[in-house]
Amino acid sequence: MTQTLENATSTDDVFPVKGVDHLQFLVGNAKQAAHYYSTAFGMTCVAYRGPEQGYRDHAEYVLVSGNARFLITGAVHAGAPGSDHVAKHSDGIRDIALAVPDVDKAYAHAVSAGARGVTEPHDVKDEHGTIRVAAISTYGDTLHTLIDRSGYEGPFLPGFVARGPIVDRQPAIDAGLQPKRYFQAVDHVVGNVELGKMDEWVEFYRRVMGFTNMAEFIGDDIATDYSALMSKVVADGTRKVKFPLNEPAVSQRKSQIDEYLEFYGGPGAQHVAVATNDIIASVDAMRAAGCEFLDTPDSYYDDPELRARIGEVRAPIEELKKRSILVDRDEDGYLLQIFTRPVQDRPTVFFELIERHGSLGFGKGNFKALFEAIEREQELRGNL
Ligand code: TYF
Ligand code: FE
Repeated sequence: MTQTLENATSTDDVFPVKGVDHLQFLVGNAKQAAHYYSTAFGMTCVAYRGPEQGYRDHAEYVLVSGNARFLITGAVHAGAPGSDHVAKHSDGIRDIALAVPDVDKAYAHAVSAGARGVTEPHDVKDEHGTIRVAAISTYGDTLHTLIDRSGYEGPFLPGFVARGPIVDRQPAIDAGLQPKRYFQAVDHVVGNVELGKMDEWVEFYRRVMGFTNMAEFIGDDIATDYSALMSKVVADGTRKVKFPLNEPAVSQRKSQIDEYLEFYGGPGAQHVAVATNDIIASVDAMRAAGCEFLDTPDSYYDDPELRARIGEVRAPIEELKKRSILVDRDEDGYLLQIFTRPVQDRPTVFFELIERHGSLGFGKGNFKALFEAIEREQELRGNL
């Protein structure tokens, strides 16, 4: 693994962001996807809009877990807007919406720096108040909506109505069978871009949003050895929003990034890492609900070098081994992480659970074990 000294900090923030406002998933069947995120991810439905509210094109469910907010959108008739996105990509992430303090300033800066404007800044209002919103495009068909909701008190965005949970988990929580929540925030969102484009997108986020390159990356040397990908991480000045960017690397076998690009039909969001305070309880609950995770071979845990490197962590290694939870340690602390299998039939979008104890990294010590696990799955799919 490689470290750089590129760890710049920005003093003059040209594009301040408050965080990820929400992730929009454009799916073929929002009702069933909302059910999956409620049961398998323990999320709570809090808002909805659809034909019943006079929105003739889509049914949209808002699911939350702590600060993490997913908007699940599906078309309710043939040819509705977004149908082309679903036809091309199947279920995927359409929008990584960012909360910003000043939509007009952010949009003006982005467009003047060369971003493609998709929606000009405008107000949207209902009886709960007003939001200011705009949108720019990023890699593939992915958008960054820019939202200022400081003047709004409703359940999500204007037009949405409050709605109760899809499943009642309270009895299971009361019985100690399920954690209250499985995660509380979006930690990072990873984009896959085409061969040779990673640096262009790193440059895009620098120019357009003032994001800086974090130290962690996968360079040429590692790429050719086993990962078949290159990766760099960009983040806003506060490090609240972190976007790793991957491109395929040329290697003997088909890169996992090529597999994604082929099956997604172009660049797009690859994985969402969600931050949890108790990865063991979350993984157990998610597995019990049918969520599938990548396996880790016993040899990973039995490796004396790993044991020595990671030292003491908050749970016995046996407990991590039973669940395929990975461990990494760096100079700032350690992290526990695990990856789901793709959450749709196509080998595209997946999730990561991450429990950080000081470490600000992305588990670079685990890249080898992780990529080997991904390659085993690629082989089973006949895509290696
Ligand atoms: O976000 C990250 O960098 C880690 C590791 O295709 C990773 O989660 C990197 C690339 C990839 C899968 C996981
Ligand atoms: Fe990750």
